[in-house]
Amino acid sequence: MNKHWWREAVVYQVYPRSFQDSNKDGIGDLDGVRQRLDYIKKLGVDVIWLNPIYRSPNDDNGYDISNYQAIMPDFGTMADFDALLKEAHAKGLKIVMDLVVNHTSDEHHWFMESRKSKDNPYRDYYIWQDPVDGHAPNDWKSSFSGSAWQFDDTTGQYYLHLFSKKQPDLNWRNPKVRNSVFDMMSWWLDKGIDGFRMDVINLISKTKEFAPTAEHPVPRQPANGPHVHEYLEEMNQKVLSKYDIMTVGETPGVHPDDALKYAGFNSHELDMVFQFEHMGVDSDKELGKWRPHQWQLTNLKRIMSKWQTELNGKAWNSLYWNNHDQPRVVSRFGNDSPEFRVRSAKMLGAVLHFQQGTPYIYQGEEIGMTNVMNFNSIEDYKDIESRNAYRDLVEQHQVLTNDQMIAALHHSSRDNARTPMQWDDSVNAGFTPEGVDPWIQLNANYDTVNVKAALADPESVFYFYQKMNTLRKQYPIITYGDYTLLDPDDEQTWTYTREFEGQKLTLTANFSKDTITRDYAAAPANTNLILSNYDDDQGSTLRPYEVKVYLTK
Ligand code: TEU
Ligand code: CA
Repeated sequence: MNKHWWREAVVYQVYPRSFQDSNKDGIGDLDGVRQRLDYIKKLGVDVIWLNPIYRSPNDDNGYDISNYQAIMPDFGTMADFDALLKEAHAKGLKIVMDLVVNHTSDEHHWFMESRKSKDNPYRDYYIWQDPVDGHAPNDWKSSFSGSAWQFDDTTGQYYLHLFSKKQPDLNWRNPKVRNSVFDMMSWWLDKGIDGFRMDVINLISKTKEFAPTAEHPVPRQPANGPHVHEYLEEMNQKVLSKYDIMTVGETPGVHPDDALKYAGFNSHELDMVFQFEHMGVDSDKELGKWRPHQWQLTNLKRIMSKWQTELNGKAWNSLYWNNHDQPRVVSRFGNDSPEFRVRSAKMLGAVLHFQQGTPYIYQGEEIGMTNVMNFNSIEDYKDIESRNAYRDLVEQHQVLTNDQMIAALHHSSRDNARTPMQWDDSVNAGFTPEGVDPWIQLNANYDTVNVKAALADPESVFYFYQKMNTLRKQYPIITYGDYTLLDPDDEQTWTYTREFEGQKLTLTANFSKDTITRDYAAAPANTNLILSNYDDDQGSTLRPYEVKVYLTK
């Protein structure tokens, strides 16, 4: 078995809550995922990343875990999980789980104990601090608005929560915490899972001094703390190194030099990381995603090309546009109008998948699902991040009007990625039966944007992604080739090459709805056109959202 099989793999991310309901309660579940394994296999992917399925009160849709070794009843039972794992493996699909150990739920028994008294054996499983002058210990902010500190009357101290109040941060300085986490990880790995995606894993080491911070506030968080590499080296030595698995760390706020430490070929920590720099190109310095800006293609190209060249030969990139936290890329960086949705979804897929790294396809991306525009009240949104931001920015501080915030939610809410998977044009899109209320409303365009229509259309985004997955297996240059950006200053096109063992691949893409001419868009000498989102090749003329991939013969 190739030690680094995950470098040649494509990952499909399933958000179980919104994927397929199998028991008519309007909530996706594990049996629903199992029923759809043939569809996932047909796409040509190798790995499924499941968002958290552990017992949870769902304050943050499963990212608040109350029991790491039990399945959330909404999703089924441990027997359902075992059946899913067995059937996935039988179909040649690996399963990677979501490891959420920066924090637990406040309903986890560790925290229930910890909050009882200052001398409870579990007190130091979490981060408790005395008030400073009657206030929170410092000005750290939660990602979900407000202070990152919650006062607890029982013992008169504050506890840290970088996310919701119901997600208290674990104290990784405590070896008992580390060993409890490592034991739980081994338990899952011994069941045969194939790896972990590690939630905000670069936040687990906090600076000891909780002195107020003067730096950029929102959300001021202690990323890449003083001991984070020690903790991950220990995790690798005690757990990860014992299994043939893949690991990807979710690491907000990292730059390539950080990534080389977390996921360098010679580091003994993780296999790759999710960086966020390209996800910030349309964010506001003060309000972040809640005041979205027009983005520049030159900026997006610069950032992603930097990651290609600075990790090349030293670490492995993850490649993503979408996940359960990000808006749909065809609406964000493409054009989701009926005229250009399919064309631009294919173009964006190719621009990402022909870079060096492991691609991650988020459920629905492969059929060009779009942001949801039929949510027009905050009541339509379920995501705690969106709802807290609305309360903070509209109701409490009048920073934004209702209409401004609804427009920002249309652009940026995580619920854009969390509306139910669109399987067909029946009521509820085949996600849950007619007459059952889904836990969140569907995107109104499911009558035209759905799997059934995609599978019936040879020109669909689905078959374009399927083709890219096939080409990846056929041409090692796609996996291993060196990346070079050719047009850094062009605001309409993105053109790059990959080179490997004497071969050269050239991709050129038009990010605009204009028909334009570029000399470098014509077929390079002695090449074949191996992929395009148009039926023919018009040389140096690039049509709206056209993408072409050439490979030397
Ligand atoms: O997300 C961490 C994180 O950085 C998010 O706050 C993200 O930056 C933001 O939502 C997008 O701009 C992880 C999980 O992916 C997310 O679903 C959880 O809510 C969060 O951690 C807490 O566990
Ligand atoms: Ca269900």
